[in-house]
Amino acid sequence: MALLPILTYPDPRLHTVAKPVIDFDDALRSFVADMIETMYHANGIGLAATQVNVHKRLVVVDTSETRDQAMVLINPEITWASADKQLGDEGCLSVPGIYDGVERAVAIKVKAQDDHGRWRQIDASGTQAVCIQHEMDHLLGKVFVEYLSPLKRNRIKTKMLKAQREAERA
Ligand code: K1U
Ligand code: ZN
Repeated sequence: MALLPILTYPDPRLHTVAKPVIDFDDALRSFVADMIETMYHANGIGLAATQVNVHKRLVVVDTSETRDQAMVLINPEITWASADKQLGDEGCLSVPGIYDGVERAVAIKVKAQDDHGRWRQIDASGTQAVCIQHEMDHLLGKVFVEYLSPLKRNRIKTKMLKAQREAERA
């Protein structure tokens, strides 16, 4: 297994639209194992393939307390979303140190394939529902800061670029 480097905002590659997964082979399963290891190592509750510069419709999520319930969602589609929405703070491994409020559906139903290509349905609510919606946005090339005002987004962009320049100099 391997740790994968995570792209940081405002890297333009984060805005790439991911393509469906076609081949459910050993290479895909090895990539899924690397995604899960990378998510745990970064203390994330989710990770989208887009964030590691792989533009396939694949995300991993684990919102369990025990951190041993990783789910892989391949070619995910939201089939139902509650009309009930809630504003909650979100973070992102691609935007380290930034947390801000985003409005999301409180509950969703998602159909997705596992790493053998089997379709299943997931009923998610609370943090898990929020996390899946956040990860599926990544697959569309959307980062959560795009829900914020242009003023906030530009401040975040400037802060990230400054931090990246300082890290390069160190
Ligand atoms: O997509 C990602 O970068 C993963 C992201 C998922 C996420 C967190 C919070 C709300 C929505 C989606 C993270 O895991 S950020 C990591 C983090 O700081 C965090 C971890 C647990 C709960 C809340 C935040
Ligand atoms: Zn994210």
